[in-house]
Amino acid sequence: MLNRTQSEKLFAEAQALIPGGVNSPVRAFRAVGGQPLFIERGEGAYLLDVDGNRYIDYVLSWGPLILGHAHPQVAAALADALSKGTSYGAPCPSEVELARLITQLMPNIEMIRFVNSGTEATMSVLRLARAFTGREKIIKFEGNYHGHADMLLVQAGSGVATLGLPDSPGVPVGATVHTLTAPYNDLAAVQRLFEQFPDQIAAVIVEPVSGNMGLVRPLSEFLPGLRDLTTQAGSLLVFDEVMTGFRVHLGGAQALYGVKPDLTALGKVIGGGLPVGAYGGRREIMSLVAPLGPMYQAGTLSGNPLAMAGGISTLRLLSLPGVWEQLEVMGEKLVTGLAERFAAAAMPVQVERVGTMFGFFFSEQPIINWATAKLADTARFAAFHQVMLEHGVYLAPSQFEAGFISTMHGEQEIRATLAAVEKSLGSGRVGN
Ligand code: KE4
Repeated sequence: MLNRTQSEKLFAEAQALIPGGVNSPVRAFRAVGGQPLFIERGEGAYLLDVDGNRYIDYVLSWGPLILGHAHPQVAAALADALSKGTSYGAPCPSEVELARLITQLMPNIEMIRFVNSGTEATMSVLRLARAFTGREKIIKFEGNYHGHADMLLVQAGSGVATLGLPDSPGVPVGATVHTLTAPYNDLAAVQRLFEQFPDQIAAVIVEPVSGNMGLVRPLSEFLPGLRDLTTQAGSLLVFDEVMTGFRVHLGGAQALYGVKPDLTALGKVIGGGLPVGAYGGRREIMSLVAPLGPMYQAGTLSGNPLAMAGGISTLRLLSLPGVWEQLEVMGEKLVTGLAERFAAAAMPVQVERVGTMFGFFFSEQPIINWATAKLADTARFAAFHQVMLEHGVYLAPSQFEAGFISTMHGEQEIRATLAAVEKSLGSGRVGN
C-alpha cells in the first residue's frame, strides 16, 4: 500500500478551505475512490507526491505538458521572461511570436486572440460566431466539454459527466435556451436540427476528437459532414481544439482530418503549463473582434510575456524534426501493449489512440458517443486506477477523460507501465 500520510493531512486542511479540497472537481478522485495525492514536483514523465511516492504521469496537467514536467528549455525560457517581469498590460514581442508560430502550424487560423483559459476561448469564439452570423443558436454534442461557460454546461462531458451531475444549478434558463445538442457522430441528428431551426444556428462547436467522455474518435464522415452542413446553412464550424490542438497532430485535428473549420479554440499545449487560451480563424470573422470591430472581449493578463514564453518554447521544441514521429512511435507502443495485456487477461476493453492522446473503456462494444461511453464499467475502471496507482502509474481519475503522453515517455516508462498493467490485472482486484 502507498504511504499517503502527508497527502491525507493536506487534503483534510484543504477541504476546510477549498470546496472538495480541490480547485477543479475532477481532481478530487471521487469517481475512482480514495483521496487525491498532493504533488510535490514534476520531473519529465514523472510526478512525485508529498509522501515521496513517484508515478509515471499520463495526466500531464490534463494535456498541456507535451514536453513533460519542468523541461529544462521551457524552464529556461520562463526564467528569462520572468527576469523581465510577468505582465505589462501592453503589447509585447512574444505575443506576436506565439501568434506567428500558431498560425504557421494551423494556417486555417489567419488571425488569433489570446485569452487565459480554454473556457474563455470557447465562450469568446461563440460570442464571435453569433456576432458574425447575427444568429443565436449553437449546436454542441452530448459528452463534449468546452469549459464551464453557462451556455455550454449542457450535457457536458469531463467533470460534469464524471460526477454524474445534471446540468449545473445556477445556470439561468436564458443562458442555455439557445444551446441545442446532438449525439456525437450523429450527422442525421444535426441535419434535423438545421431543418428545425432554419437560419437560426450561428455555429456548431465540436471536439474534433472527443477527449471528455474518454477518447472517442470521429467516424470518417462526421467532420466532413459537419463542414458541409454548416456551409449549406450559412453557419460556422468551430473546432474546439483546446485539447486536440498540437496533441492529435502537429497541426491539430484540422490537419489530421483535412477539415477546415471557420474558427478554432485553443488552450493547454499553447501555454506549455502556463494559463493560456486562444481563439482564431478566418480574417473576415476575426476582424469583428474589438478594437478592430464591435465584438467585445478583453483580459487583464491576456498575452502576458511569461505565459507566451511557455507556449513559444513548447511549440518550437515540439516542431523540431523527428519529435512528433517519436511521439507517434511511443504512443503506438503503449496502446498496442495495453491492448495485448487486456486481451491476455480476457478482459473486454476498447483501446484507442489518436496522436499523443489515448483512452480505454472497460466495455464489450465500440464507443462512438456518450450513450455508449456511459455504459462502460466505471467500477472496474476505478479498481484498475487504484491498483495502477499502487504500481506507480498515475492515470486520469475518471473513465471519462483521456490519457496523454509526452516526449519524456520513453522505452523505460512504457515498459514499466505495461509491467504495472500486468501486475494490476493479475492482482485479482480488477474484477477479473
Ligand atoms: P479550461 O478552461 O479548463 O482551460 O479549458 C476548458 C476546456 C475546453 N475545451 C476542451 C476540449 C477541454 O478539454 C477543456 C478542459 N479540459 C479539462 C479536462 N477534460 C480540464 C481539466 C479540468 O477541468 O480540471
